[in-house]
Parts: sequence; C-alpha cells; structure tokens
Amino acid sequence: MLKSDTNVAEFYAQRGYYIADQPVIPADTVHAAEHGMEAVRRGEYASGNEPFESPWKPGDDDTKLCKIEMPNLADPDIHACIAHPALGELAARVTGAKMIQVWWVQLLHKPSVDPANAGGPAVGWHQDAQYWPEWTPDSELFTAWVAISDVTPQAGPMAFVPGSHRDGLFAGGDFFSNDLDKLKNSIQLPQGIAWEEVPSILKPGGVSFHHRHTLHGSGINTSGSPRKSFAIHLRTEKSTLNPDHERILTQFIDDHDKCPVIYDKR
Ligand SMILES: O=C(O)CCC(=O)C(=O)O
Repeated sequence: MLKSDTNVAEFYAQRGYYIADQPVIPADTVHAAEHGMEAVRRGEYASGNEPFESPWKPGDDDTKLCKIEMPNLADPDIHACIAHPALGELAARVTGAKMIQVWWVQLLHKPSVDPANAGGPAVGWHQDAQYWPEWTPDSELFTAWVAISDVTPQAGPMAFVPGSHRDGLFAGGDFFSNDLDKLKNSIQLPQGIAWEEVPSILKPGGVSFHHRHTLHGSGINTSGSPRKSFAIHLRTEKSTLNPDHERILTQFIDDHDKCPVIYDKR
C-alpha cells in the first residue's frame, strides 16, 4: 500500500532517509542500465563520451570498490535510468520540492568477498554534505540510491543512522575508510540521537533517499554476487551554488542533457 505523501515526507524529515517499499524503476530500464554499467566498466562507451575522470578505471583491480563518476555521460541506458520520471515523482513526494535536478551521479559496484577472509571493500560512515562545499550550507541536497542488483542483508547494503541529519555537519565521517567500527567510536552524534543502523534492503529498481546530513555507510558484501547501484545526487529549487568555491562536481549544472531536471512543477 502506498503511504500518503504527508507520511512519506514526515518520515523523511524526522529520520533523514526514506526507503521505498516497492521497486520504483521499471525492470526493462534496470536491465538496460545494468548492461550499460558492465559496458562502462569495460571502457565501452555507447554515447561516444567518456565518464568523468574516476578513481576506478577499466582494467583496475576488480576486488576493489568500483566507483565511476558521471557514467550517464557514457551510456544512454544509464542516463534513462538516472533520469527516470518515477524517480523525480517520488523524490518530490519525499522532499516536498517543486523542482528536482540531478547534479552528479556515481556508479558503485561492490564485489562480493569470501566471509572467511577478513576485509573487502566497504564505505565508511559519512555525511554527503561534507564533500559538497560547492553548495551553500543551507542548500537542499539529497541522494537517491538506485539498486540495480538484489541488495540483500548479505550484500553490504547501505545503512542509515536515523535522526543523524538534525544538527548539520559533525566531524569524523570518512567515505573512504573501510573501518566502520573505528569511525563509529570516534563520531559524536547530535544530542539525543542514539546509534541505530537501518539497512536499505532493496530489490533491483528499488530506491532509497537520504538527506545531505544523514550519517550512512556500508559493510562488506558476502552475498556471492556484486552489489550494483547508482548514487544520484539531487538538488531542489532551494539550493544555491557557493560563489566562493571552484565548480568541479557542479560544472555541468547548466547543461540539462548531462544534469537532467527530473521533476518541475514550478
Ligand atoms: O554505496 C554505498 O554503500 C554508499 C553510497 C553513498 O555513500 C551515497 O550514496 O551517498
């Protein structure tokens, strides 16, 4: 059953995340995007354009977290997935926004590791806004995380700390650390917020949304197959570029072919 718009928006405002209980992106769009993802990982670019310069390049170590920036530039089927109108509709219900624009996209492919061997790629606890000084601090920014594979509890799902978004930025987060326990011990949550981890378990085409200040991270994948997703960074009409900062992640913002507006009821 669909929750009412008020309930969805209230849940997100209170807890800092929302996990849709039904797949949002149609299966054919997800399948095509999965093929596109594998092609981009091989360095095959159907659009003729490369993704943005990325930490992981075709041919790199497949036991590492594969993170490719702006893969939508390189593949039209990925673009169709990240720009899907259903994503815009739900993002508007979650945030109450009048306009939603994609401003950055990451392809995330986390390989499965043998649970008998310690270690494997993980994503350290962090708040997205700590990496976004290109926007003014009060800008309404959030992330839609679209599952392309079945994200089971064993697949190293993203997890959110409910209520952690309430007091803005705090110290200690690090996306690039694999040691989630160490980060947990050093991070001081806003007063009155207890440490609780809510995993984002999603079927292919499922989506979760999180606020720019929500603490989140993900552990290792022991599911036996790769965890595949796109993290889609979004802005609403209540967002402003920081005039004092160089534009790197925001350099394509005026090009709506690269950074599509996926909802507009202004
Ligand atoms: O994929 C993950 O586990 C983390 C992704 C993330 O940090 C994000 O979408 O903001």
